[in-house]
Amino acid sequence: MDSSGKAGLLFAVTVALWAGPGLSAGKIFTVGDSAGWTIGANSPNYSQWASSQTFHVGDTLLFLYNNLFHNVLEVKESDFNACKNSSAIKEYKTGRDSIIITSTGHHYYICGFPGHCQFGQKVDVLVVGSSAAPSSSPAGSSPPSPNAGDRLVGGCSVFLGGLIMAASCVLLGF
Ligand SMILES: [Cu+2]
Repeated sequence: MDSSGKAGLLFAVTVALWAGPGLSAGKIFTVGDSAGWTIGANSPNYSQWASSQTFHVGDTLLFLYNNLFHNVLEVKESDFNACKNSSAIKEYKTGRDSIIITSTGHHYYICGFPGHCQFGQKVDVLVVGSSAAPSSSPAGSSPPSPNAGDRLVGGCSVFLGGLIMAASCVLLGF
């Protein structure tokens, strides 16, 4: 039995299985790039920063900041425009907040510390879908299910693995 040939095939199949999901993984966006989430002389223009990026469902927003001086509030559009920090949808305050984008459309974030939003610490992240699904549809944000081909290949590699193990056992027995 040519077990080295099968081992080569198993290797190729395994690599293909690993490479597959990697290609569809989301990007990580550090809000404000190297400046992070802040205010002051060197703080970025977050509207400009956001409009220079393309965000998709499955991507991650990474807010990096000193949590003694800042936080991250997800707010609705009217609160974003008014810099209102009292009715946030969600509050983040670790200083290193990873927010995975799960839906298309606008996502509004402000700093809740007094005056910071007014100084420009606010960002409107417009998320586009990877498909033509309408943004209001919850089905549009679900990741695609693995297709039958992937499952077939997976089953095949398990089968081959068993064969190779069996072959090795026989060889070791001699
Ligand atoms: Cu702040």
